[in-house]
Amino acid sequence: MSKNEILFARAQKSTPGGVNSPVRAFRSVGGTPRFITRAEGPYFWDADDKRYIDYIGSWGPAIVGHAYPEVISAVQKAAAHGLSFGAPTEGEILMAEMICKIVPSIEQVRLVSSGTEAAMSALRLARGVTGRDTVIKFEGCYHGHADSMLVKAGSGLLTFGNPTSSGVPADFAKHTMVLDYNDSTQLEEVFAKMGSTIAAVIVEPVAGNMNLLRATPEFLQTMRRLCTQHGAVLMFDEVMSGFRVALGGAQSLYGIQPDMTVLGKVIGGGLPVAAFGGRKEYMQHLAPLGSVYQAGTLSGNPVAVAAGMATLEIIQRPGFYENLSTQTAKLVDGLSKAAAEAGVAFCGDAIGGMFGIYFTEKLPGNFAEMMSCNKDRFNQFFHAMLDAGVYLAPSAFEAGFVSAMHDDAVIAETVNAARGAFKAVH
Ligand code: HOZ
Repeated sequence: MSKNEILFARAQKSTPGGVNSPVRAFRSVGGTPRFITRAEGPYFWDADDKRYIDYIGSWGPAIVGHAYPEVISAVQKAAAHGLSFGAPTEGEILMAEMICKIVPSIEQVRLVSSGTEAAMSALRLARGVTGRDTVIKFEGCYHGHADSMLVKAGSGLLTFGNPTSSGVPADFAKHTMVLDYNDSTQLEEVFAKMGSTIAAVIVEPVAGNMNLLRATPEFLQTMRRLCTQHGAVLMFDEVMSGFRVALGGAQSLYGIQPDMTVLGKVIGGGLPVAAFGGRKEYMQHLAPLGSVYQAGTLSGNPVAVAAGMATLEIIQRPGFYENLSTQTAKLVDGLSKAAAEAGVAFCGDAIGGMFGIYFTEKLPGNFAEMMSCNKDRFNQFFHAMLDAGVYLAPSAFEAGFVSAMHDDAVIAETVNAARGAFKAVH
C-alpha cells in the first residue's frame, strides 16, 4: 500500500469520507486522494514524496505560487506578535482600504473568514436593506453552503427552489429562485412578474463551480438594468474570479458595477480571509451601525490579513496579470493542440489565471451544455495526468488555476504529459 492509501484508510476512521471538504475525496474521479506534505512555487508533494505540478492552487488562493517567500515572512512576522486578539488592528484598516482601492464598486467592506460566510452575510444584508425575502441565483453557480444557497431549480419557470442537501428546510429553499445562467429572457420574465419582491440577484460573473463558464456581457447588463429598475441588490460573487481573472475581478473586465461583491480565496493568500462589501448606504445597515447582525471571532485575523496583504501587494506589481494571462493561455493552447493531435474532442478557455477544459467540440455556453461534456473522458485524462505528475482538479466540473510560478518550463512539462494522457482517453 502507498502512504497515500494508508493515510486515506486512517483518515476515514476519524473523519467522514476521510476529508474536510468533499471534492478532495476523489469521489467523482475515483482512486485515492493524495495527502500533501509540502508545496513550493507551482508544485506540491504527496505523502509518497511524489511531485505534482499543481493546477488547483488551493482552489484559487495560491496565485503567487506556494510558499512565496514574502508571504511566508509576512505570516511569520505577524504570528510572532500574537495569533488573534478579538479586538481591531491597523492591518484590517489597511486591507479594507486596499480592497476599496482595487475594486471601486466597494465603498465599504467587512472581513470574514470564508466565502460561505461572506455570501451568507451579504445576502442577509441585502434582505435587511430591501425588506424583501426572495433571492435569485443561477443553476450551476455556487455561493457557499449556507442553507438558502443549497438549492436547485424547481420544476418549471417561476417556481421556487428545492433543497440540494438534506437538512435544508423547504421553508428556507422557497425564498431562493433558481434560473438558467446566460438566459436573459427568463430573467426579464421573472422580474416582470415579481420584481418588487426580489431582494437580490447573486451571480458568479465568471462561473468557476460548473467548470469555467463566462457570462455573456448581455446577461450581466440585463441583470444590472433589472436590479436598478426594481430596487434589487445586484451581487457579484467573485470569490473565485476576484483578483484572479483580472486585478479588479470580473466586474472590471465586463465594466459592470454590482451593488455588492463577495470575495475570498486570493485575498487571504492561503489563509482564511473572505469579505463582502459594496455601496456604503447598504453597508451602513450592518451591526454595530444598523440592524443586520453579523460577527466573527476570527474575522480580520491578524495573521491571515498579513498573508492576504502580502499577496495583494505582489499581484499589483507591473506585469503580474499580463504574465499570468499569457501563461494560462499557453497552457490551454498547448492542451488543445495535444488533444487535436490525439484526435480527442476537446476545447479549453482561459481568463486571467483561471481556465476550463472541456471534453466536447465547442465551448459550453450554459449549464446544460457544460453538463453534457464527457465526464468519463475527463476522468481518464485526470488519472493519466496524475500518474504523470500533474494535479488537475479532481472533477470535470471544477475550474483550474495557474500561478505566477507556472513558467514556460512548467507549462511545457504539463503539455508533454498531456500528449501521453490524451492517448489514454477513449
Ligand atoms: N469549494 C471548492 C470547490 N469548488 C473546494 C474547496 C476545497 O476542497 O478546498
